[in-house]
Amino acid sequence: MIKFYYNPSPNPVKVALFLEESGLPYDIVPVDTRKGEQFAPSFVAINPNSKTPAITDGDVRVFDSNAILLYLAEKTGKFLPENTLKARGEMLSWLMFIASGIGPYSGQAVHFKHHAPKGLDYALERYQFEARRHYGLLDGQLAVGPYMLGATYTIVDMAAWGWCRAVPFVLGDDAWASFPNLKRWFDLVSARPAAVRANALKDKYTFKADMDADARSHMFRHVSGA
Ligand SMILES: N[C@@H](CCC(=O)N[C@@H](CS)C(=O)NCC(=O)O)C(=O)O
Repeated sequence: MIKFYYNPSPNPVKVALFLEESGLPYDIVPVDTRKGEQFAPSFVAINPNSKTPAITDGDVRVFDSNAILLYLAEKTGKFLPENTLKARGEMLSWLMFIASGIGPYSGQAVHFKHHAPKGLDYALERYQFEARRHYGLLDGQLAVGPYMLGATYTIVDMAAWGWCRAVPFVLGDDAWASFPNLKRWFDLVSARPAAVRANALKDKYTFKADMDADARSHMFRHVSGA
């Protein structure tokens, strides 16, 4: 049975969507990052990067959300594009773009918008600009087809959906107005029964909500010196 190390945040929710779409049986292990559970030695043995998500599948461990999506897609043969080098090239390009661009820039945009000390305008503007630019590329891609790779719903859509849930939090409440194609696609994916179930997982567990001093000491270790 797959064990899914879960937290209700953008990267784990991508994996929740795949698991719900595929029907693979899985057990959830909640990891409360605001309590520092990502640093427990038993979890670090599965993800040396101390972040969610991760999975174990028998004696296999996989960490990093897009690696998990690719692993599960290859394991099941589901949610992959057609089996051509051209289609695989597109899939890998967008998966890496989301992993190395959308995720990190969104994460830093959130940090400087919501959590960093006030007055760091240069950093705030840089990450807002870059995050917005990255979502603009998704919007452009979705102008040419219903899904990220065209006609077929794939793991690239799942990878993008995890972060797109947070677009207003990353860029501001009016941000969707700038991305009409992305919003059309986001509503389409969010309406899928598996997406509704993936979103609802958070209600089955109690995660710490407060970003108090203890939570900040776990989440922002450059400040706490932990
Ligand atoms: N590259 C990783 C990033 C994972 C990541 O940043 N996870 C966040 C939740 S979305 C986390 O666990 N943060 C806890 C921490 O930074 O201590 C992936 O795509 O899985």
